Amino acid sequence: MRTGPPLGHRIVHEPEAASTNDLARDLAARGAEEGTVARADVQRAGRGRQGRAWASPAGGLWFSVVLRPEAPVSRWGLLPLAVGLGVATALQARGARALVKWPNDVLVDGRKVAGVLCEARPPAFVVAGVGVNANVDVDALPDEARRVAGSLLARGGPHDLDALLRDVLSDVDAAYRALERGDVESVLASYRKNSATLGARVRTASGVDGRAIDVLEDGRLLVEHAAGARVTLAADDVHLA
Ligand code: BT5
Repeated sequence: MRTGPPLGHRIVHEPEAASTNDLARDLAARGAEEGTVARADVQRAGRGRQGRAWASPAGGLWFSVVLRPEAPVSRWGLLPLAVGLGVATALQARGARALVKWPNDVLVDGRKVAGVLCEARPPAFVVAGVGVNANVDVDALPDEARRVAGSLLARGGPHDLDALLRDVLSDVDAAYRALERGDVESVLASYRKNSATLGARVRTASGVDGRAIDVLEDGRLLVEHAAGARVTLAADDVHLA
């Protein structure tokens, strides 16, 4: 069983970066240990999935952590879900009604307060990037983000970003270690319990229109069409409407 250092045992903190995922990737490529964190107060070119932009002004918590999973690469598809679950758990402990929207958005009262971007270089490492709109003024975000975004400021603040980072890392660590132990079921059970997607209608640009009924062991979403046909969706190829 993994007994490595806790996530965040080393934190490289910059005032500004293009993307902390790039910083962490470079650290990992040079041999940084698992748990190394790259953090920036502002990102000039924060990324979402599939080339989308992630607005990263001052006031947010923007960081990336280096993971070196021992679990087989075939199981790495669950990592983004585990990270999103860890983030949601940390926000819940602060009194926010946080839920995960498959695959890895974190919603509070239906608004996207956090996002996760995992980038893998198998079999060596994964960089898990986390953005949390902690002390971010949603009205100051670009239009595209403002339409969906929420902020922890809606519940008061300002929030202590160092403390938030510590708590998020600790909850992500717990979910990650469970996966590494092979305890996929407990992570999935917790993910299902905290899901904003299961039971909801799911539509994709590729023509899927049904109800989300489960999240599977490889992280895929199982969707049932009204006529009963079932399809599975992979996080990489869909953006839920
Ligand atoms: C994500 O992508 O949600 C992953 C976001 C990961 C950000 C972290 S910050 C640290 C690390 N370094 C990086 O460069 N990235 C990671 P996706 O599911 O593709 O969502 C992107 C969409 O979210 C955009 O198209 C906008 O609609 C919306 N968006 C952009 N900025 C946002 C923000 N600050 N808050 C909420 N929504 C935002």
